[in-house]
Amino acid sequence: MKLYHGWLSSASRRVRLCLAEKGVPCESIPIDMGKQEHHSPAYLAMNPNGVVPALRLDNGESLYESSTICEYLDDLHPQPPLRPADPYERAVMRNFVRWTDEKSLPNLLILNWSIALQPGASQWSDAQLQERLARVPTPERREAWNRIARQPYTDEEKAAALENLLALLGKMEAMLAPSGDWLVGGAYSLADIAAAPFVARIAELAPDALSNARCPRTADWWARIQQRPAFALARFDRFDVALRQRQAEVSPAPARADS
Ligand SMILES: N[C@@H](CCC(=O)N[C@@H](CS)C(=O)NCC(=O)O)C(=O)O
Repeated sequence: MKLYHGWLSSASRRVRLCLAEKGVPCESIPIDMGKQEHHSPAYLAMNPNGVVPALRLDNGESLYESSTICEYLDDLHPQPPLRPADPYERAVMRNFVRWTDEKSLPNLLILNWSIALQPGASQWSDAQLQERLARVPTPERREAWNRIARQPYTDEEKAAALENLLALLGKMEAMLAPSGDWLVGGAYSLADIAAAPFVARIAELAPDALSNARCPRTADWWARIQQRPAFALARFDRFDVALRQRQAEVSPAPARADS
C-alpha cells in the first residue's frame, strides 16, 4: 500500500498513527500542498476532493477520508482491534470521530494555513491565483484558498478558531470521566487516534489549556498517548519546527564565507 499524505496534516497524522498501531507496512508518499500536488489529475483520480490523505491499495484501488481509511485498516488487519465490539460503543466512537472532522479540523486549518500557506499564497499574482483556483475541485476548498491568498484570517477569526478548537478538550474530559484511560468503552480505539492530532496541536498552540489544572483527565490521556510506541512512529513533528525546516529546504541559507 502507499499513503499519500502531508507530514503536518491532521487527517494524515490520524492515518499514520493507525498504520503504526497496526504495524502495517505502507510506503510513504509525502504531498506538497504549497505546490498543489494534491490537485494534480493523478492525485484527483485517487481522491476527488483534492485533500490529503489518500491510500493506494495493492490492487490499484484507492481510498480517501481518513476515518474511512482507518476503519478499512481495522477490517483488513483486525489485530489489535481499534473499534469497540459493542455496537452502541462503536456508534459513539463513530460520532466522536465525525465530531472532530466537523468541528476540530476546520478550525485547526484556519490556524495552520495562516502560518504555513498564507505567506506564500499572498505573493501570487491574480493570474496565478486564478490558475491555481481552477485546479481546486470543490467550492469549499476553493474558497479557503482564495481566503488565504487574498483575505487572510483576522486576529479575531484566529482567536475564535482557537476557542472552537479548544472545545475538544471539554468534550474529552466528559468522555474520559466514566471510561477511564481511553475515550470510548475503556479501550484504546479509533476515537483516541482521531483526537490525537488535534490535541498535539493544542499542546503546541495553547499548552495552558491542556494543563493538569484545567483538564486533568485529558492531560493524563495525552501523556498516555505519547508513551505508546506507535506515537513516535507516526511522526507528529512540532508544527513550527517542521515548517521552519521545510522553508530552509526550499530556500537554503546562503553558504557562509568560511564554510
Ligand atoms: N475529511 C477529510 C479531510 C481532509 C483534509 O481536509 N485534509 C487537509 C489537510 S488536514 C487538506 O488536504 N487540505 C488541502 C486543501 O484543502 O487544499 C479526511 O478526514 O480525510
